[in-house]
Amino acid sequence: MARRRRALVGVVVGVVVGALGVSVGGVAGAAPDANPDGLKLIKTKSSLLGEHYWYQQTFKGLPVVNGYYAKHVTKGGAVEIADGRDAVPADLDVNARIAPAKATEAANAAVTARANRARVAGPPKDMVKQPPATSGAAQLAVVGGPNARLVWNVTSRSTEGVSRSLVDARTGSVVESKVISDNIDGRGSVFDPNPVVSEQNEQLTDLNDRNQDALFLAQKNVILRNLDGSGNLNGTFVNIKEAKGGLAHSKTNTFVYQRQNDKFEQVMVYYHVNQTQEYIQQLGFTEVNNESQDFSVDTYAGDNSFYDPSADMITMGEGGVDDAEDAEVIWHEYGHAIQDDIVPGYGESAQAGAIGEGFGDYWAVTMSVPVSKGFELPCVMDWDATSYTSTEPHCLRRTDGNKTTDDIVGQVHADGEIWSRALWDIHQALGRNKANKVILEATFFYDPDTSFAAAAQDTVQAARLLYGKAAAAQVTKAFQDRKILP
Ligand SMILES: [Ca+2]
Ligand SMILES: [Ca+2]
Ligand SMILES: [Ca+2]
Ligand SMILES: [Ca+2]
Ligand SMILES: [Zn+2]
Repeated sequence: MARRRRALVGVVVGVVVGALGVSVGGVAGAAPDANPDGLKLIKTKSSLLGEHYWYQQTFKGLPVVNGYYAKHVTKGGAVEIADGRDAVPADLDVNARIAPAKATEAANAAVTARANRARVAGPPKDMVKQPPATSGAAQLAVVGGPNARLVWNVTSRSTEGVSRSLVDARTGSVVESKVISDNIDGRGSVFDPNPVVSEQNEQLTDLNDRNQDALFLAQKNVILRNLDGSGNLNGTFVNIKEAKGGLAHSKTNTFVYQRQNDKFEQVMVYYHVNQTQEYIQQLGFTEVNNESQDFSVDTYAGDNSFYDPSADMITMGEGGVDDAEDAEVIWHEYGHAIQDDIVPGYGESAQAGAIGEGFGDYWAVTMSVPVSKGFELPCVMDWDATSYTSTEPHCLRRTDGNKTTDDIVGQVHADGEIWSRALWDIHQALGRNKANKVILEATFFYDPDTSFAAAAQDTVQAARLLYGKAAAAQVTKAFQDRKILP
C-alpha cells in the first residue's frame, strides 16, 4: 500500500541536515507529503558500524500508523535513508466524531469475537467461556495511504495475546484488528482439572501410572498458548526447566501424550499455569508472578510437591498419582509462587505459612470451578488423593470445613483450612472474579510475617476500596465466622 523505499544517499554533505526537514527526493507516483516536517525522533541506537535515528511520522501532531523514517549514518559518514512514510492528504480532518470509549468497545468486541472463534478449534464441549478482552486507553492516530483516515488506535489483551485495533474515528467501524504479540500456539492433551472431576468418577485409581481406557477418555485436547516457538514447553508464563526423562520437544509444537509418558505431566504444568496466569491478567493484574515460572517435573520421588523461594522453582513429585496429573496440585504450588512474588520473603510466621497453604488450596479450587460442572468443588486434589485416602470423595483437604481459630494446632496445612474456608465463603458471597480480585489485591498489603487477623483486615480493606461497604461487610462476616475477626 504505502510507499516504502530505501535510498542510499551517499556521503553526507548537504543531504541530511540536522533536523530532518529534508525532502529525500520525490517519490515517483506518490502524492506529495502533506507535512514532510512531521517527523519526531523516537529512538537513537548505536551499532558497530554507525548510528541509527528512528523517527515517527506525524500529521498535525498525531502519529501516522506504521509511518516511519530512519536515518543510518555509518562511521565513515555514509547516510542511508529508509523512508516508510505514508502520504496523508493535507485536508484530512483530525477531529474525532466517535468517543474513545465507544471505539474501545468496538475494538474489544472484534478482538473477543476473533479470540472465541480461534478457541472453537479446541474441543467444543468443555469450552470455558472466556472473559472479554480488556484494553488500555484509545489513542487518536492517522492512517495514511490510499485509504487515509483518522482512527482510534486501541490495544487490547485477550486470550490470543495483545491485539491492535484501528477504529475509524468518524464512522466507528473497525478498520483493522490484529494480534501484535508474537507468541505461538501449540497443541496438547491434558486432564482438566483431573480425571476424577472431569469423569465424575471416584473409582479411578493410579495402577502405577499405567495407561487405562478410562483415563484416556479423560484427556482433553487443548491449545497451548504463549509458547516461545523454541519447540520446548517454554513460554511467557511457564518454563519447564527440568524433567524426568528429558524435556518435551516438538518442532510443530504438538505435545500429545498419554499419562504413562512422563512428558504428559510437563504438558499439564504448561497448560494449567498458562491458564491461571491468563486468568490473573484478565482480572487486571499485570504484576502477579508475571514471568515464566520455572518448573521441575517428576523429579522428586516422594509424594509431595514444593515451591522453593530461593530458586523461584516449583518441583512436582511423582509419588502415588504423579502430582502434575492433578491440576489442583499444580495450582496449589503456583499459589505459593504468587505470594512469594507479591510479598518478598513471604511466610515468616506460623500464621503466614497457614495463610499460604490455605490460599494454595483455595486457588486450586477457584481455578477448578469453571471446569468442574459443580462436582465436589471444595474437594482439593481429588485425583492425587486417590493414592492415600479411602473415603469418598477423595480429597487431600477441603475448603468447606468448619474449623475456626479455636482449632489452631500450629501445623500450616491443618491451620490453612481455617483460612481456605474463609476465602471460599468470600468466593460464594462475592462471586468468583470479584472475590479473586479482592483476595489478590489484599495480598499486596500483607507483611511477610502477617497474621490471620492482619491479613483479614487487608482483605476487608481491599473489598471496601474495590467494591464498597456491602462487599466489605460480606468479607468481614466470612472472617468472623472463622473467629479470625471479632
Ligand atoms: Ca503420569
Ligand atoms: Ca516466580
Ligand atoms: Ca502424588
Ligand atoms: Ca477439586
Ligand atoms: Zn503448600
